[in-house]
Amino acid sequence: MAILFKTTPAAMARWQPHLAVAFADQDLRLWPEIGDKSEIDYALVWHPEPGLLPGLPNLKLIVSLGAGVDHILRDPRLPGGIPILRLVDPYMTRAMSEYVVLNVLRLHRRDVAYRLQQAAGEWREHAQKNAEERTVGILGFGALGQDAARRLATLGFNVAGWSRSGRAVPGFATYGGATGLDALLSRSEILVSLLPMTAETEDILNAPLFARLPRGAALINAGRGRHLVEADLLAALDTGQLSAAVLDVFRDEPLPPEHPFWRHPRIIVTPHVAAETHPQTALPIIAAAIADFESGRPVANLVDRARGY
Ligand code: NDP
Ligand code: OXD
Repeated sequence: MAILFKTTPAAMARWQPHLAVAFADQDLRLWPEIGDKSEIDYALVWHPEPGLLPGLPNLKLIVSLGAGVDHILRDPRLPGGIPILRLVDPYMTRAMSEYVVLNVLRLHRRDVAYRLQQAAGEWREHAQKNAEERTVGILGFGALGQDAARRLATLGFNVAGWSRSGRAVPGFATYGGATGLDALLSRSEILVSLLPMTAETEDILNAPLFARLPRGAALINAGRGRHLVEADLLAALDTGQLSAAVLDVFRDEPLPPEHPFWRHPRIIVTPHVAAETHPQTALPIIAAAIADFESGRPVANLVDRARGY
């Protein structure tokens, strides 16, 4: 059994010591030194270049080194029959919840406005609600969205979730479909997007969606950059329909130095770090999934190729 491992050159140093432990007895091939392609059974990948996976004739399972799988499915030649495992790691889930809680509190407490006032030496109070009076809407109510919701609820926020199925989640108002989206948006003063990138979700954060939020609402996007129509966000901030945005993901990463988001006074930029994969915790999960797969046991968190996530 041979295992291919491919991540970005920058991330490789973080993974290498842990790979040696997790796959000590295995034939591990670190890209680009992959040897005989026909020997590779498993591919653990982050942003594989198009053609790499289709070129492995005996591949049995593809493992995403992140929660999203858009970086794998973007390859038009990817063979349809090979299962794809997406990463669900409680460590990563907690990291995302930290990011969401940090930024919901920041927006709830008008921190963006107060930072601007401090820079201008301006002493001015804004009306402040309690968390109980604030609804946070979460687009994408899966592994990450639900954990963030539970943590926000412990702080008192009203949290509502929108998913494809609209499935019930105890303790939360949940919505699905187009009418459900309207209902969620109309009450969401802070909107958090934790959607996967699919054909259905591309460009979903656009002017018509912003117009359905309460005036002055704020946006947090930690899903994918291609969810957001960037010009529509800038226009909504200009008119005051949106008061602020916190963005972790972008159409072009790294965000180009000349991009207007960098210097916009009401946009907070982070460099795709909301929930980084943590090799120490991710590798045991991946190794256990491979062992289950090898011995024919059911494997959780396989991607539904028709849905795209
Ligand atoms: P899950 O698959 O657990 O959850 C996805 C959720 O999105 C589900 O609730 C699903 O609905 C919903 N959904 C999918 N398509 C649609 C649609 N068309 N309309 C409405 N809802 C939809 O994924 P995770 O929570 O683990 O991860 C979500 C995403 O977060 C990842 O795909 C990735 O893009 C992003 N991410 C970003 C990170 C960062 O550092 N910025 C780190 C990790 C992930 P249903 O429940 O009905 O299936
Ligand atoms: C992921 C990510 O999908 O880090 O895991 O974006």
